[in-house]
Amino acid sequence: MQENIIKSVRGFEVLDSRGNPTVAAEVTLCDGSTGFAISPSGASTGMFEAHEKRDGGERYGGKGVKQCVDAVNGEIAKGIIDLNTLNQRKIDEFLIKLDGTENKSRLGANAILAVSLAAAKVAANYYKMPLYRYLGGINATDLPRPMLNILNGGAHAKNNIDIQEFMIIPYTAKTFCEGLRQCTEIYHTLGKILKDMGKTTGVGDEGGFAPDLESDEKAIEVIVEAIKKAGYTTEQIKIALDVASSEWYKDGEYLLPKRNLKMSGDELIAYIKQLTDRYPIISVEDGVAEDDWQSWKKLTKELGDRVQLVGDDLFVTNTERLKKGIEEKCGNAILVKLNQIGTLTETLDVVRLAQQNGYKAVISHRSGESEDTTIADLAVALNAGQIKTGAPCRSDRTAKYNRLLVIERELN
Ligand code: 2PG
Ligand code: MG
Repeated sequence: MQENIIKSVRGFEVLDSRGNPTVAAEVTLCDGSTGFAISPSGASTGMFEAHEKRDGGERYGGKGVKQCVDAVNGEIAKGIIDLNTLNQRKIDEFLIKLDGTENKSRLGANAILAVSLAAAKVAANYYKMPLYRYLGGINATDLPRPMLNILNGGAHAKNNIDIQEFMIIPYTAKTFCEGLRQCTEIYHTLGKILKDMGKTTGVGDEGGFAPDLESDEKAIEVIVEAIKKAGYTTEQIKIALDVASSEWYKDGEYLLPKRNLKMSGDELIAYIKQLTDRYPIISVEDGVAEDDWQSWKKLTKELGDRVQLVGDDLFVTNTERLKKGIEEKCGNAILVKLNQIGTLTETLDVVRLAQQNGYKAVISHRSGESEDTTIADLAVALNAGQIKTGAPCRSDRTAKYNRLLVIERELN
């Protein structure tokens, strides 16, 4: 029996960082090598994402994933045992075909992704290679610049801030390690400032602070204050936002639920423009909604030459949607989340399409995460240049940063 042939596949129901069940998979080869991966889970999910399957019923408030685990142990295992683990595309194509639906709703993208990633990891282990090296070959050289989320709002926090993520970027740091240190110092300084203001320093789903503040602009202002107080300038440290405006969009209008503000697409674009004029913001994600192609076009025309405009809910890591965006000149960057599409191969394809068309790729976590660090390796493998993986707080987030620190050491 060839050593790199898949001998067994096992599924597990484990917990994510929100304490909700998620799918883990372990793939074992004939030589005894194993690969283990855990699917993440979103909260502000795009409506065009691959389907995350849940059991419903009483267990875990309906969020159990036993059916997914049964599928991994049953029909998925049956189908991929005996395949060569080095042929990732063949494995992923098999999984897509076995599911048989447009959006992976029969088996669940959460079941499929765990197996797809575990297969890649066991292949790397078979070669005794780090995952970034297996995926990226000798070309995998660049550490990504982090977009560190330090203040949470929107669907990720129970505060009164409508914008979902306020992030800082170590713009001039020479190394990953240095950038991470700078941003972590700013994070702690922000914590002190909030404490002095009498605000809570409790954190949201991605580890950023989640205080109530008088406005979303005030959130940016305290971040700028933290940057300066920590000893940095806004030349060194830039700001990124994930507006996550699909959450606000209904019947052609935007309703910011926490402030109870209504805006048209044009008003929202003007608001975003104002923010980018006033503050050192260099990247805006989902400034307008997943369905609002008209506004995406306008936003890109207005700001695309000076601000990175990242499509998350708009593109959902989907090649077809990205193609449409490229044709219609919507956005200039794509957020890459493996579980939005459900297999590693499709994710690699969408990043290639982006890079070939001058779109930047930002490799991203989900708000529901785990100790799985695949995205750190993926960012290096693809030389993506950017990663978004939360605050320097909560092990589900720091696991990725710590993995990148190790990779940086290895590459040097
Ligand atoms: C986002 C993500 C990750 P979620 O909107 O970009 O930060 O959130 O996983 O909840 O979709
Ligand atoms: Mg987003």
